[in-house]
Amino acid sequence: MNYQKATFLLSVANLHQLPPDAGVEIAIIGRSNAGKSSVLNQLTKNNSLARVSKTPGRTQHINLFGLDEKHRIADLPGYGYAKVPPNMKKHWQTLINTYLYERQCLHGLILVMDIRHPLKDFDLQMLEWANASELAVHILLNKSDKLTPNQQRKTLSLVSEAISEYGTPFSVQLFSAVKGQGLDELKSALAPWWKKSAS
Ligand SMILES: Nc1nc2c(ncn2[C@@H]2O[C@H](COP(=O)(O)OP(=O)(O)OP(=O)(O)O)[C@@H](O)[C@H]2O)c(=O)[nH]1
Ligand SMILES: [Mg+2]
Repeated sequence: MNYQKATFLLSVANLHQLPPDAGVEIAIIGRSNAGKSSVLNQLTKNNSLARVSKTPGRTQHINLFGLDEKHRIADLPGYGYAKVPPNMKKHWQTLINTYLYERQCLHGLILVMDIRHPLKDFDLQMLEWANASELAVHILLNKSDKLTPNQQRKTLSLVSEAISEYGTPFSVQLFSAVKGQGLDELKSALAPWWKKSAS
């Protein structure tokens, strides 16, 4: 997959604005400020593609990026930013939940965690749900550059152990969207998802 060909398609606040449910979509999900947009920028080597915000919770829509006619990446709104008004939080929740439940072309989730705060409630809920739905999840322990190699290894084995409890085969790796650490490993993890038959 040539990620550098990614182009911004559209930003949707309501699901009926999404393009037809065909081809293959992979979604990037995670808590607010975990680095979802930065991961997308690193993957596509395009720093202006997804808006990277220093103010958490700024990506309020589902932003869709096209790799080619049939393959898309969805940058989902961050979850768990406390300062968001409750009615807006509710809207996001409904948006994400409905997208996850109804989007047939969704073939996998990239779950981004800040390596310093792994497996928070939201992350566990996502894993539970994905497990029940038999949806593939690849976890990025992002911002690895903030920890020593030894601390990185410890968190990696902790999370590896936690996900081995699930029936659905989830995977996890170290990543740094800023440094580009783990980029090849990420691409290898995603490759089989793109090949799943586009229904
Ligand atoms: N040190 C370090 N900082 C990172 C890394 N990835 C992201 N950041 C920083 O973390 C902050 C949040 O990054 P975003 O990519 O906007 O995070 P997001 O998950 O898209 O946030 P929302 O869209 O608000 O949910 C920014 O200041 C980034 O520069 C990383 O690998 N290392
Ligand atoms: Mg974002």
